[in-house]
Amino acid sequence: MPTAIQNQQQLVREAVPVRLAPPPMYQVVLLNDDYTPMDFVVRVLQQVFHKGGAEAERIMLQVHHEGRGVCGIYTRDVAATRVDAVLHLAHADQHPLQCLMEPVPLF
Ligand code: TYC
Repeated sequence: MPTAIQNQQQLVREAVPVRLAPPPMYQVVLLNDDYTPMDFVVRVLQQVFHKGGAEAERIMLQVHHEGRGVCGIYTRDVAATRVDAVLHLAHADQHPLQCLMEPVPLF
């Protein structure tokens, strides 16, 4: 019959080697369209992604010229909430602005 101390030592030995993997990360991407006003996109980047004015303008212009741009990298739930917020604001103002999330590419 093991003593209480021996039981405790057994528990400690089994608990030590646990290592948690970092959570998978997702990037939120804005897509270009021909109709959503530039100033609306800049406001969305400031309100939803907490960008300053210059950074919001830079991302908006990147999307305008290249077709898409990354707004930020988050855990899955945070990314999904921000996509929802963008789509809600765009729908409320009747803009066709599209936004999606995707796993951060390995390279
Ligand atoms: N292309 C739009 C225009 O010329 C501006 C725009 C930028 C729209 C970024 C969407 O995600 C976007 N008014």
